[in-house]
Amino acid sequence: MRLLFPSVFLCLIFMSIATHASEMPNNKTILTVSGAISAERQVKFDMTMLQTLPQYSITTHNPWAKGLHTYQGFSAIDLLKRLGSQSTLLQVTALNDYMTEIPVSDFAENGAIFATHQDGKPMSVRNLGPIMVIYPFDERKELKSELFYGRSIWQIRHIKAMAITE
Ligand SMILES: Nc1nc2c(c(=O)[nH]1)N[C@H]1C(S)=C(S)[C@@H](COP(=O)(O)O)O[C@H]1N2
Ligand SMILES: [Mo]
Repeated sequence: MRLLFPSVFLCLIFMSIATHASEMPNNKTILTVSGAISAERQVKFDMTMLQTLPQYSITTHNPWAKGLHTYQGFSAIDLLKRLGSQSTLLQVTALNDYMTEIPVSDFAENGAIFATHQDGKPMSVRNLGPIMVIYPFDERKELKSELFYGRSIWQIRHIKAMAITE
């Protein structure tokens, strides 16, 4: 978003060449996506597939890591676009079965990302990976609240795109 780094632009150019190279995971599946998507069943993603999505960066402090860190990852908006989904609400589940609902609008208006890398390195499960929701906490004071901390789910393994209900 506003915090895109030049290196991310280079990555984007490279990745646009490699896009769609892999529609099926060749390596370990780290994320499954189900629900209101165009595919009949859940879609599996490995890290390589997640990195074919446009990459965004946030540099911020947060309550779960000491010091200032740069987080890099993908947006729910691009993920849903890739999966042909018009969902506006995600149900996100962690390895420990913690679950939270995140409005897709948080990824535009509140600048959230699904971070897969911290300071350029893939996030291990021990380091709250493989995927963690990060908000630009330093940029906007109102994000430092229980509401957004509760949505800051780490060790993500599954995303369900909720169907739009009347
Ligand atoms: N994977 C996972 N993410 C999670 C949680 C959890 O239990 N598991 N708790 C959430 C809630 S409700 C809040 S307020 C913060 C709590 O972080 P803390 O336990 O470090 O205070 O993380 C959020 N992310
Ligand atoms: Mo919480």
